[in-house]
Amino acid sequence: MRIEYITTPIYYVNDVPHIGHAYTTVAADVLSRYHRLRGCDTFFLTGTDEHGRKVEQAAVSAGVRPIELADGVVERFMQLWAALDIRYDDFIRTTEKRHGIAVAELVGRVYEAGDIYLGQYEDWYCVPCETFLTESQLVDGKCPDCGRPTEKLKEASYFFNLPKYEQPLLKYIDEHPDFIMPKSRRNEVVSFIEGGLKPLSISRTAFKWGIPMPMDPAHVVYVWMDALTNYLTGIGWPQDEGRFNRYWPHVTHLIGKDILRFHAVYWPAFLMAAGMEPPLRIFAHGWWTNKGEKMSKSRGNFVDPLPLIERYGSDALRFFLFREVTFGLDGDFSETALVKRINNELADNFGNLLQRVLKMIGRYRQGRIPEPTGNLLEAMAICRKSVLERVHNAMTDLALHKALYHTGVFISETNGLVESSAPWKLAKDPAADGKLDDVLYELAERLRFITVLMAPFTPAACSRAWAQLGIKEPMEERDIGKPIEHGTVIGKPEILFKKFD
Ligand code: ME8
Repeated sequence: MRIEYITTPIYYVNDVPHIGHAYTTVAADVLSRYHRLRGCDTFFLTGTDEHGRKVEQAAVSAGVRPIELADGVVERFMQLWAALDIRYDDFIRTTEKRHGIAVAELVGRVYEAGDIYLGQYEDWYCVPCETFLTESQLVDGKCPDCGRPTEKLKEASYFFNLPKYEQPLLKYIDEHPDFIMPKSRRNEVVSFIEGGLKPLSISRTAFKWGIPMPMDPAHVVYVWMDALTNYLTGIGWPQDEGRFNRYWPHVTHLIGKDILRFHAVYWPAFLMAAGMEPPLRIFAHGWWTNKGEKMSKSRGNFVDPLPLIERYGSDALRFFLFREVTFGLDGDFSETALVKRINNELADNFGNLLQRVLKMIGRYRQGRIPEPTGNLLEAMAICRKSVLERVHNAMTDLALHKALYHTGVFISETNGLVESSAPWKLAKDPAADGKLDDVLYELAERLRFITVLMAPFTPAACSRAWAQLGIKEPMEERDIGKPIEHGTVIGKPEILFKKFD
């Protein structure tokens, strides 16, 4: 059985969820649902990244303990995932005990292997804010937060010997053409590595909110080594070897382009150092802007998904995110574009087709799916196979937009079939009885198939469509290629997608 392990980044808890977070998580949900439908052993992990100085400071300002702050934000993420119909298998929080165990184990192994050593971390420091800053973070040499002068300071820190992995990483990338996707991002990573890697500081003593370094608890593990390890913790490492070996390294890490370097360079290097296999695939998608502007805290222009879900429904938003923009490229969010997609594609093309066909089966065949001729079944199997191939290739390439495009073309063709076969004319001609059976069967079967193809993107509407088609067997338990049975009694046709002004 094919194994598919799908992850999202774990999101920081010093920010509330917005459309960007929803984007990656819905993508992971769409992929997981698709793989489950085709019978793969699928595991979908998401979660939150809760350690670090920023969370510690935000908690101090709010007068709460860091864990209380995290609990509140986690609640908001979980609410959003429920509203978006996200079906994850596990939600990992880096503050959980199981994660502390995993991080200590990974750090310990890399230390044993000799790739972690104690050194001096030197950078700009803002004394009032007690914060280390990199050169690029400074504004005119001053602290970007309080505007006061900074000074060069040294801190003891453990380092990971990243330069040692330059050649192994380049070799791995070269030998695994699908490791970094889309392909256009690969060169970016290769030139970064070829530019030379520096030792990576992986511990801090300036704050306490983190996982202690196992060999020196005066240090806490610094963000990325802590955060990335979640992908191991989530599948039971190091305690549940069976579960871990089942899913690792068959993983697809879905991320935004902002964190590609961490995933495609640091992460495989950490794993190599620990004697483990690098992940199979990393897919970095593009950036959503709001009316052409970058979304940021200072601009306060984050698109909040919740009101959109309330107004248009979660299916509509899910569909829009992958229909509007090529998955992998940047996109601009606009409500007008969303409404257009709902009206034209979900309501008119898909929803309306279902209604029309069900009504005709009701009227001309008393609500029972008629029996087709053998030739029709054969022809339909061939047609289904070619559509499925196109959709499947798109899904395995993570071209989610293409999967929707091909499905949309098939829906339009099916609308064309309604017009060209004109069942309302056939119904008036007693000699065309067999022909009408065939046409209505074909339309019903096409709709069954369309419903399955759309289900990963618009799951709520598709489960209603499934019920309206009268199919009793749950979609998840049924082979994608198994045609609808004649004699099936259809349900009551109801509007699938509401239109908006
Ligand atoms: O980076 N457009 O967490 P984070 C598209 N904790 N996607 C966006 C986006 C936008 N405008 N804004 C955010 C972290 N994202 C780390 C990750 S993983 C081991 C640790 C999405 O809360 C996108 O997936 O800043 C991006 O990679 C992620 O949110 C960053 O989330």
